[in-house]
Amino acid sequence: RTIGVIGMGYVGIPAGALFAKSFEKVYGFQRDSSSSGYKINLLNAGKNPLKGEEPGLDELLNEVVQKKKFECTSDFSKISQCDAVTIAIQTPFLNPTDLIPDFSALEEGIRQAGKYLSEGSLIVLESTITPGTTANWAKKILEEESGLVAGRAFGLAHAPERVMVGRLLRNIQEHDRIVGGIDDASTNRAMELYGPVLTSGKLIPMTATAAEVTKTAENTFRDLQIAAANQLALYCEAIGINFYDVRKGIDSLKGDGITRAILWPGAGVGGHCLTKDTYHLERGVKIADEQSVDFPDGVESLYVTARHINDFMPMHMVHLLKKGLNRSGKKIKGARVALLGWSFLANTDDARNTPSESFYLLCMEEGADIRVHDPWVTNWPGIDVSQDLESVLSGVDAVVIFTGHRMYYQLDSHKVRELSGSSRCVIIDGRNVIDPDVFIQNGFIYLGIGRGDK
Ligand code: SAJ
Repeated sequence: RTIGVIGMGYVGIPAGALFAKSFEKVYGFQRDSSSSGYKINLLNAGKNPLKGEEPGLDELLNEVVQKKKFECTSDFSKISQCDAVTIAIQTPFLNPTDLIPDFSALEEGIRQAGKYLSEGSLIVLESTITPGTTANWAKKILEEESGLVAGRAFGLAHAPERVMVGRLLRNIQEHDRIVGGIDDASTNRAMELYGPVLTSGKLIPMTATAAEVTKTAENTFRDLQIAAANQLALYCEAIGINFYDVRKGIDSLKGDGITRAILWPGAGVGGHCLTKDTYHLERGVKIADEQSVDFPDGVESLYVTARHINDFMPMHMVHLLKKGLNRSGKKIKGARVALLGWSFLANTDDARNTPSESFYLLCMEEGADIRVHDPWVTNWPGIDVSQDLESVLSGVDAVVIFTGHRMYYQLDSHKVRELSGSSRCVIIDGRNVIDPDVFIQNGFIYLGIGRGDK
């Protein structure tokens, strides 16, 4: 059987490589555009074009390319040779508040699939999409382009990806896999496609729309849990107590089936999963029939409120910075600030939708002289991200910790004070990485998320 994978990104590449292990031939389809055409040659040389370490991926790609079981191409007409085609193309929101996602790249991929799809084949969308997309918008496009009827002449399903950078191959094989068809036959076909690539993961069949809601809701719930921790941290600061004591207390409520899932507050929520999936879910309801959700007047969506709370955290960090500078007799205008941490996820170089950027821009607007350090992120458009911590810390009035990178837990208060050269240096801890008492004893003005007790 021949499988096609459209979109050679961090979802499509490992998926294609694993399909090549279980099926005769896999074509990896990639637009030959200036920005991503380079991937075609690298992949056909058996090389992984993705940044960062992906255990096992180079070896697997090499093996399947050597055996001529995997071939990357920009010739989409080869889709006609495929029994099944999966599509893994990103679906970002350009402007979340108006709930308008950018489906243009995904639409192009779907049109190509429709144009060349052969009778009896199966199309599977892996991208994270608004509930209702597979069974309506995508179905319509595929039928328009192919002149065939979905469900009868070809199968159509949604099998959302749940991979995390750094564990791509492992996640695909070990995570349970939701497979949702527009009809039972499509669901069964999708189970036949994904079954062979799973090791410990189980197949979880459902309808396509239920699969879309599952994927967006599982991330909405994580965002909601983080917002709940963030709001409680703000309350603890206002009341003047230590959030982490409260968290320990809440966590101790166990046994007899009692559960409390309290996550961690922080300087904000980044990444491209949690920052967008809530809006896909909200849009799905809006498209389906928003009127039928009978909230009482004035009651907003809890999920969108959670998003707004998480997006407020970088602003709260600016408030803490101003408060700290005031205590040292300084204003934010002209203050020399060291921002530690640009990536959105600790110990990675992934900075997509990083909350550090909102903080940076707000500080710039207020006239701060801000310099950025990150041990992993080496470049960012328009921002000079330094890997030299000592130079970033030299002569500063304030240090602001935004990402919980391992090295920041080792910050030495004497060293930082010496480098800053200020007897009343401000330090703002956005990820609870330093011990407040050590820095306070060394003359620092300390403020931290959830640390109303300091
Ligand atoms: N964050 C907090 N407090 C927490 C946890 C996270 O502030 O308690 C922040 C992080 O600093 C980061 C953001 O939220 O800025 C997102 O962190 P994340 O750990 O959720 O990492 P993501 O965005 O890579 O989420 C991925 C998702 N995986 C997939 O979509 C396949 C998500 O579904 C997973 O739950 C998450 O990884 C995970 O659990 O690691």
